[in-house]
Amino acid sequence: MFKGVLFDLDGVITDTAEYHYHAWKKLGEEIGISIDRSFNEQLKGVSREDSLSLMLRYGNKENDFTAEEFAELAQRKNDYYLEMIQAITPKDVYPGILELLTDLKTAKIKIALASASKNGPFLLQKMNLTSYFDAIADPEKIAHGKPAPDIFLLAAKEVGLTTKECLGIEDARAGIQAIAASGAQPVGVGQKKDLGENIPIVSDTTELTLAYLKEVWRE
Ligand code: B16
Ligand code: MG
Repeated sequence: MFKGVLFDLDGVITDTAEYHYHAWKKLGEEIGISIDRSFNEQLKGVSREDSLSLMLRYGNKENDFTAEEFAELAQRKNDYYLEMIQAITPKDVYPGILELLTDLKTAKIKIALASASKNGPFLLQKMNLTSYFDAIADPEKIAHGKPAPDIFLLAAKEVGLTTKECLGIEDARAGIQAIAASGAQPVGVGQKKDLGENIPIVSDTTELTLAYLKEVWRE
């Protein structure tokens, strides 16, 4: 049996992916880059700085900004995002997640956050979920973002486990790749066409029960 579950945040615990999209779109409009939802799929799970680089490349503006201006743009996007997430409450936790966290705690299975977001601790607080987490892996401490395995390796380490003893739950392709590369077993939230054919996928977080995770775990 698995001894730990490593959770992605945006798109697994709550719908912040939508706010990220609106914040990038607003920034894009200010600098003459128009993005749509299909482009936004590429940004899911990807760090703030890497997302900005992808957006500038998409708009053919990758050479238009100095390092200082780049940092200001990343900051401005985060300011828009922060403004949007102030209103988040425990009601914004996706259905089934609180029950899953409660059942994992009762079963003494470790719970760690493996989000690329530097706003993860703030969001957990807003949703009253901080006390469920045995560790929050700090994305500032890793060398490479998703799809590299770093954040999942760190999350497992912080709860005293190896990734081989853990399941990872993700909604983004980059995140599933990161879990697989780390040696943990991936479970996807979303569609097979986006996340892959060969892994267990739920279309809805209500399906993410402890019984389901036990069923898909391969010894
Ligand atoms: P921040 P996850 C990721 O979170 C988001 O999916 C991605 O869109 C975002 O750019 C990234 O966090 C960084 O977030 O700007 O708040 O540090 O899906 O890994 O939980
Ligand atoms: Mg995500």
